[in-house]
Order: sequence, then structure tokens, then C-alpha cells
Amino acid sequence: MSTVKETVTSSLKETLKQKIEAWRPRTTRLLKEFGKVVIDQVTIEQAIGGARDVRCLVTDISYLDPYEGIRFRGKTIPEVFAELPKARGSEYPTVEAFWYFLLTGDIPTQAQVEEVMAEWKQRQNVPSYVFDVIRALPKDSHPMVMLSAGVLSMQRESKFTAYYHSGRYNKLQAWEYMYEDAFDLVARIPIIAAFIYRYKYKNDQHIPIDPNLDMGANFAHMMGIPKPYDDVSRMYFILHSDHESGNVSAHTTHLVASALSDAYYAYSAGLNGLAGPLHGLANQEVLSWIMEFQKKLGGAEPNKENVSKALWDTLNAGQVIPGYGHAVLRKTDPRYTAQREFCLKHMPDDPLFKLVSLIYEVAPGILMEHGKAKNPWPNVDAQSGVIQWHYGVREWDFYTVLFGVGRALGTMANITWDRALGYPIERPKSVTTEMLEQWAAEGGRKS
Ligand code: CMX
Repeated sequence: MSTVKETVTSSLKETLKQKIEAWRPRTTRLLKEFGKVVIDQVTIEQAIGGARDVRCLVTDISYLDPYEGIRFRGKTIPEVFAELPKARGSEYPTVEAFWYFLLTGDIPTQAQVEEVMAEWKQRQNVPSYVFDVIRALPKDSHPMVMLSAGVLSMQRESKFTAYYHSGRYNKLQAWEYMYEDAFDLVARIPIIAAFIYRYKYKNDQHIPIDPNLDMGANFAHMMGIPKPYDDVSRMYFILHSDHESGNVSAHTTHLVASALSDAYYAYSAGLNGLAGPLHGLANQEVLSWIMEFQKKLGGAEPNKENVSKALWDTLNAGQVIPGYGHAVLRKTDPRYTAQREFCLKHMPDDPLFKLVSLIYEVAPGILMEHGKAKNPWPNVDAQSGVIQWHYGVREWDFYTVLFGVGRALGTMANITWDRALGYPIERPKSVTTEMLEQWAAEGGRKS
């Protein structure tokens, strides 16, 4: 039985407990018997260049192959969409089914999904002070500031922190309290996000939770957007959930949690990283770029020539083309493809979608000719804003908040497993420029 007293209705935690206990000996054996086996080397280029491609993080929640793209728990995006139980009358799985899958690696049965949905509802009460905190911010604060502050304000609710200070702290059981916080956080964050949207852009008029709906449908309902926005939400949150551990939002969350900071501290920090324009904020930058381009066209039809010129203007001004390039991927992001397939099915004639498709036709060739970006192909952010725009979410500074709701799933699954496997505080080693110069002259570090 679980050691945490909770009104828990699903068997998810017990399943997770069995998985964790079966997994721990693998990590222990690797450390004890094979701890000194070399798996990578670090070059000067990597030390200066953001640790690109250095293999020094471990996660089993997802893996990113440069040419294949993301696999969640060993499954590609099409496999995840095909194999997980769907929401009633929907083309997409419920987020609750995906949460079960991310945590355990198992495809849940319909009955298990319903249990998780019931537990999810139990956990989704957002304390009222969270809304007060958001309201206390200047109204023109970026919605990511509101989301990060809202998440951080819930830190006083942390069951992990209460357990840590209880005098009963036990490393083997710590994950159970991390799991409690992680589950509370994923259940609450869509409500905070919808609140921010309605507060900031819809005259502070709010739509209460519908307790009969799954997470994706409830989010659409609270946003005030009809079908198929429920499917857009399910698809969107699943696609943005995880991208292995090295990206800024996932890594920051893992890093902060490694100091035994709780899920609220950790994810608020992760959100702050997601809000950077080279990371999650790129989705708002894509829309902002497109709008600027259309303004300059002044009503003329977009075509390959004027799109190419605008892309070259951006590059020649020393700016990046938002939504293109990636630190790991070396092909079109399958998260881009999944969203493109949705667009082809549901909104093929949308003018903005057509423009995004036109950009896709010319941007990779231009980036190749430009010769700097290692990956000239589109990433997830190139396509996501267009779908939101089509369904009426035209306030593009909100788009990264949607990314943040999805990314909570992966980061929270990860920090639960981090605690379960007893990963230590993260602490890489710095060197000085002088040391690098000395090792460069000597042809490598000798001691
Ligand atoms: N447009 C123009 N130049 C680009 C570029 C793009 N889309 N992508 C990379 N480059 C440039 C880099 O700025 C870098 O230039 P400098 O040598 O002058 O510094 C050079 O090409 C080499 O970069 P890279 O090794 O190919 O890419 P990085 O791993 O350093 O960076 C990323 C990856 C995503 C930050 C970068 O491709 C980029 O800035 N893309 C645009 C922003 C974007 O879409 N970000 C979202 C990524 C997905 C996400 O996290 O949400």
C-alpha cells in the first residue's frame, strides 16, 4: 500500500510503484558495476557551445533521434495517437491516458483511463490565492509571467516539501510525494492557463470547469472554444509534453528539482526557460513574423518570391527564422508533421495555413544556402500558432502558455522518476578560458 494518505481513486500510483521497484536494481547495477564505463567525451566546442550532444542525462520517458524525431516511451507520435485509448467521439487520446502512459510506459485500458480521469478531477482545485497573485501583476505582464507566478505561488501546497520537513524523510519514499505534487500540478495548470486567457483577453469573464469532461475537452470549454478545439488541445498537449531531458524547459525543471526543490519551484523555473524566444516563445515569434510579413505585403498575394525575400531580409538583418532549426533534430520535426496533418484534414483552405506551407516550401532551401543553421527544417513551433489562430486564439503572446501546459506532463513525469531512482543534485564542472587554451596547446587535457 501507498505510504501517502490521499483520497486516491486510481491504481496508477500502485502500478508506478511496482514499475519503480522493478527498475531501481537496473540503475543501481549500472552505477555499482559499470559506473566507470566511458560513454562520451567533451570537446572545447561542446564546452563553449552549450553542451550540445554531450551524453550526460538519463531519462526513459522519451528519446529524441536526430533523424526520426521524438519517441515517447519507445513509441512514435503516430503510434501514440493510434494505440492510446481515445476520448469519446474523438480522433485523439485523452491527456489522462497519455499521462498514465508517460509515467508507466504502459498503454492503459479504458477502465484505467477512467480511474485516472476521476483522480485528475479530484486534484484540479486551484487555490483561490493563485488567481489573486495573477491579478496582482500588471495586466500587461506577459502571460508566461502570470503562469510561472501562478505555479510558483502554489509552492505552499507542496506535499513533498511538507514531507521533507516532517522529520520522516526517507529517500526511497520521496518519489511518492513528488508524484503527488506532480499530479496536482498537471491537473491544475490547464485551469490556471484558461484563467489567464479569459482574464487577460476576454474581459475577465470566466467559464467554470465542467466536471464531466476530460482534460482536453475541459480546457476547450474553459477557453470558450467549440469543437474540434477539444481535439486541438489533446493533440497539442501531447505533442508538446516531452522532448527528452536536454532542452531548456525540461533540463531546468530537472536541475532545480535535483536540489530537492519541489515540483512548483522546479516547474516555475522550467517555464521561465520555456519563455525564451529560442525555445518555446518561438511559437509566438512565428505568428509575429507572419503578421509583419503580411503587413509589408499590403494586401498583395504571398508567393515564393516575396516569401523568399522576406526570409532573406530576416537573415540579412542577423535574425533567426522562427520555427526553423533545432539543436538535435536534423529533419522536419514529426510534431510539425502531426500538426500539418491536422491542418490538411480540418483547415486545408485556411489562408494562414497556406502561407505557412509556402514558407515550408522555401525556407529550408534558403537556410541551406545561408549555410549557418545545422538543421534547415521546421520545428514544432512553425505550425502550432496557425492552428490556434484558426480556432480564434489570436493573442499570440498566449501560445507559449499552451506549450507550458503540455510540457508540464513530461517534466512532471521526469522529476517523479528522478526522485524514484535517487538521481543526485546536478553539478557539472566548470573550467576557465585559460585552462581551455592550455589544453588546446597540449592537444587535449592530460590530467
Ligand atoms: N534562422 C537563422 N539562423 C539560424 C536558425 C534559424 N532558424 N537556426 C540556427 N541558426 C544559426 C544559429 O543562430 C547559429 O548562428 P551563429 O553561428 O551565428 O551563432 C548557427 O545557425 C548554428 O546554429 P545551430 O547549431 O544550427 O543551432 P543551435 O543548436 O545553436 O540552436 C535553435 C537551435 C533552435 C535555437 C536555432 O535553430 C534557432 O534559433 N531557431 C529559431 C528559433 C526556434 O524556432 N526555436 C524553437 C526550437 C524548438 C523549441 O524549443 O520550441
